[in-house]
Amino acid sequence: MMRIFFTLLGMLLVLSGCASPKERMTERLSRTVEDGKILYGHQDDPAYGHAWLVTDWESDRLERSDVKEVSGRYPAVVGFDLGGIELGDSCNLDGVPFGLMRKAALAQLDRGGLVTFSWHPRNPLTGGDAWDISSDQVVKAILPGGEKHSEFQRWLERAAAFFASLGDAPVIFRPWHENLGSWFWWGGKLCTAEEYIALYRYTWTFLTQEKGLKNLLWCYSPNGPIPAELFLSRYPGDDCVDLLGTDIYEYPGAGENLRAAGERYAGEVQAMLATLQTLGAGHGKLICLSETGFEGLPDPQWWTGVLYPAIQGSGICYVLTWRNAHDKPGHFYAPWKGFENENDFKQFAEKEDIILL
Ligand code: BMA
Repeated sequence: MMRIFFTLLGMLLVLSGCASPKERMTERLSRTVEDGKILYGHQDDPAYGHAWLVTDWESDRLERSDVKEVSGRYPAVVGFDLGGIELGDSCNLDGVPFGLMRKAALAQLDRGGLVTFSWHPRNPLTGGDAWDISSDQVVKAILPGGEKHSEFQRWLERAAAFFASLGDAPVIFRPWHENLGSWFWWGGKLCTAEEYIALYRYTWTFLTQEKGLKNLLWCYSPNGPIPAELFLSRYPGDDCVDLLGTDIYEYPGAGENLRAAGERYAGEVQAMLATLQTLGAGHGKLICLSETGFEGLPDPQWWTGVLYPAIQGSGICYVLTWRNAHDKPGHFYAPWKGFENENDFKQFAEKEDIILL
């Protein structure tokens, strides 16, 4: 009911010509879902791929893409990560220049695609990386009144300046993700629910109210699979969330064969997306599978035999598979030209309900 109300409201605004770029993007994503389609996305797709890397982004046309080289089309969604922007670095934690991200993000939107940003910032208390979980005092230290609060404000200033440099281009921002596991310093055992919610809400308030950024679609995306109660236990609130997402990967357990691992993963994805669908309908939010994949794609029919049946008819607006590292040969989540199982991805990309550009 709520979903229908928001969809109609969105359509009215779009038709009346009063819609903002963010509202137009939301409306487009709602229409994608109503049409039963799912946008396919790939992390860092224009920046590098399996064994190649853009070296001079200013002169490069940024037209290369592992996904395009295999399927003939660009992914409908491109993901980037802001990790490193907080320190004023010129490249992110994986060596992607922020200038390239800006240029590629605008090109992706021009092509009619979507862009989403995650953020693996460094640990503001210890100086370690996002995975430094040596202290459970980090979130507390950066909230108002904490010893690192003013430094954290500078970090947010830098992230805000990047988003402002996109003009009014609408993009998804997915901060403080996978927060119910305990592998990032903002994770489940590293802060209280109140502290986490305060962190998300402070970030939202700073960027949207203080910095006036109107172009961000906010995505709350814990790791899955988890039950609805746990998902909601750190939910920051309907006013600062536009999409409900989840990150779920396939990892075979010790001694688990590919078939069993695939079935287990597909079951987890289906259950989690069903939970998101119920929550999304109740809260009037879009839903997505914000990160997924099977590192190295060892299952020759992963796309058509595992991922596709797991997401088909789920009501998500997009699914994004993680990056194809240029410098770690086994660390890839999408196929590349010459990869032995590339045909399986081609068939996935040709499904009527899977959208590439
Ligand atoms: C992880 C890996 C890392 C990378 C990080 C942030 O899943 O891909 O190599 O640094 O994401 O992009």
